[in-house]
Amino acid sequence: MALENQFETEQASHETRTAPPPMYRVVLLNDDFTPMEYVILVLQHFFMMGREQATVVMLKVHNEGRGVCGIYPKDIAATKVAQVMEHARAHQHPLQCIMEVNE
Ligand code: TYC
Repeated sequence: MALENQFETEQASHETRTAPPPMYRVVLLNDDFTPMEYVILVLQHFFMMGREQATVVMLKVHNEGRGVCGIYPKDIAATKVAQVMEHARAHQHPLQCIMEVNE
């Protein structure tokens, strides 16, 4: 259907468009114990960042309390959070990673 006909047809048939599914921010939280070098390696490994970008994000978390690692569809974000939390747990670091809706 041509784009210019869509609205008129939806009105006539009482259809409503479905909004695109929300995206989710994956956020790292600061703590006093997880080593800076470990956080940099996590950001490089799980979020495909280069060393320089990973360092910028780590320092933002360290200085501001939190920082966004990436924005993904819900299932991808949930997998990233689970991977980071499990890796930190296995290495006995208290690092916390959360997801939150991006609107
Ligand atoms: N604040 C930690 C330190 O001084 C470093 C750190 C950065 C910890 C980011 C967690 O998500 C984090 N060693």
